[in-house]
Amino acid sequence: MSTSVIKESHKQEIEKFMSGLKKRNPNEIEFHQAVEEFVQSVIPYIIDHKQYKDNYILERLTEPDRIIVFRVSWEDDEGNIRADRGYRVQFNNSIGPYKGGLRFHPSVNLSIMKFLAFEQIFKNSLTTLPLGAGKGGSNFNPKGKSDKEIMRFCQSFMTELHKHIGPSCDVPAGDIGVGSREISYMFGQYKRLRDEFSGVLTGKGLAYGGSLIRTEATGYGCVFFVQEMLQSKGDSIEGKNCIISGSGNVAQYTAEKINQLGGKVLTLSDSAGFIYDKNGITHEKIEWVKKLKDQRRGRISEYADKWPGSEYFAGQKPWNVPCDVAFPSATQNEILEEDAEALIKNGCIAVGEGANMPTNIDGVRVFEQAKILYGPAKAANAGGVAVSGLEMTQNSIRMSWTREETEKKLKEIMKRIHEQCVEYGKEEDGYVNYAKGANIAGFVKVADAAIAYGVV
Ligand code: NDP
Ligand code: 2IT
Repeated sequence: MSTSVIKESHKQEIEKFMSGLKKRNPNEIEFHQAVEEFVQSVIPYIIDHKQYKDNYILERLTEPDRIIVFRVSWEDDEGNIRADRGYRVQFNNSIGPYKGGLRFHPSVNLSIMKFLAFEQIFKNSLTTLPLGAGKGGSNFNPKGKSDKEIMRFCQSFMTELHKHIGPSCDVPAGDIGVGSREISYMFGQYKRLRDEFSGVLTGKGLAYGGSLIRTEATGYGCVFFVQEMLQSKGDSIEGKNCIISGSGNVAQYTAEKINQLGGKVLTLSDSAGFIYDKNGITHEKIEWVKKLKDQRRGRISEYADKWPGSEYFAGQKPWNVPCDVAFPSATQNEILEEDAEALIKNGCIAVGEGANMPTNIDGVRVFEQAKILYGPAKAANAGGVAVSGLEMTQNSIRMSWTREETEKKLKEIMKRIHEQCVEYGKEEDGYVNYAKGANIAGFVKVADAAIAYGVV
C-alpha cells in the first residue's frame, strides 16, 4: 500500500496504534514520525499475516530493549568544567549485536536517538548481515572545539559507555559529528579501560582494525542503490545532473561515486547554506572539499571563493536547483512537502536518501504520488552499516580484505537490498514502492526471529 492511498480500515488501525505509541512516548516527535512512516506499510501487511498480530510484534518492536543515559563531564581548554548528556539506545538484538552510529550534535535528544535506532533495526536487517540495532551520541557540539577538547570529551564519553558495549553485545560507529578522529579517541580509551583489542567500534583507522571502503561506504552504497533503481528502468547515472545536500562524509563520497559513474554533481551544502557549481563538482574539487571539511573544519561557503563559476546561497537548501537525481545527505527533515514539490516540478526522476529520514511524511507522499524512483534511507544508506558489518567479520577472523573485494561485496549487498525492496514493494500497476518494500522486507526477518524466541 503506498502511503498516498491508505485504505480506510487500515487508516483506523494505524491511528489506533499511533495514538497508543504517542501516549507511551510523549513529545518524541521524530520517533513518532519514524514509526508512523513504518506502520503505514507494515500494518496493512500484518492484517494479512496474523502471526505478527497474535504475537504482539509491533508493540514489542517499538519498545527499545533498553536506553542508557549518562552524564559526560569534561574540561575545556580554558579549564572550565563542562557537562553534556550521553545516550545509547539499544533497540533490538534479535538478529545480531546492537549496531549503529554515535552522533555528536547540539540537537541530539532522546527522540532523535530513538528514531535513528528504530530505523536502524530494518536497515540492518536489509543488509542481510547478522546485525541488531542501536544508536547513541551526545548533545556535545564539536564545532569550534580543539583536538584536545574533542579527545577529552571522547575519553569521558567512553569511560561510561564501555560498561555497556562489546564486540558481541553492542558495536557503535560514526554518524554526524563522529568521524575517524572521534572513533580513534574512543577506541583508544576502550582499549585502555578494558585491556583488550577487539572490534568494539567500526570505522577504525586502517592500522588498527579498520576496513577499507568503510569511509566511502555510505555514499558509494547510496549511488549504487540509485544506479540499481535507474537500471530497472533501463537508465543509468551517466549524464545525470545530481544535487547533494551536506558536505560531510556521506555527501563527499556520494559526489565521488557519481563522478566515477559519469554523472555531474551541481550542489553541496552545510547548515549555513549551499553552493551551486554549474561546471560540476569534479574529482579535484571534491578532494579540496574533503580537506576543507575534514582537516580545516571549514565552511562550504569558502567553495564559492575558491572555484570560479560557482555561487553560494546563504540560508538556503539546494532543492530548487533543477536536477535529475537528488541525494539528501545532511540530516532529518531537510526535504519538506514544498521542497519535494519543487524537485518534481523541475524534473527530478530519482531520490537516494543518504541521510536518515531526510524527507518528512508529506514529502514522501509527493514522491510516491509522482511515482518517481524514491530510495528511502533504510535501503539507500545501508551501505555504511553493511561495511561496518564487514569490518566486524574481518576483525573476528583477524584478516583484512582488499579495497576491490570490499567494494564488490558492498555493491552486491546494495543489489540484494534493491531486490528485497522490489519483492515486497511492487504494486499492482508495476510501480515499485521502495519505502513499503524496505519496511516490510526489513520487518519480516526481525519479526520472525522474535516469534521464534517466544515471549522475551
Ligand atoms: P558529517 O558530520 O560528516 O556531515 C554532516 C553534514 O550535514 C555537514 O555538512 C553538516 O553541516 C550537515 N548538517 C548536519 N546537521 C545539519 C542540520 N541540522 N541542518 C543542515 N545541515 C546539517 O555526517 P555524515 O555525513 O556522516 O551524516 C550525514 C547524514 O547521513 C546523517 O543523517 C547521518 O545519520 C546519515 N548517515 C551516515 C552514515 C555514515 O556512515 N556516516 C550512514 C548512514 C546514514 P554543518 O557542518 O554545518 O553542521
Ligand atoms: O545511520 C547509520 O547507518 C550509521 N550511522 C552507520 C552505522 C554503523 O554502525 O556503521
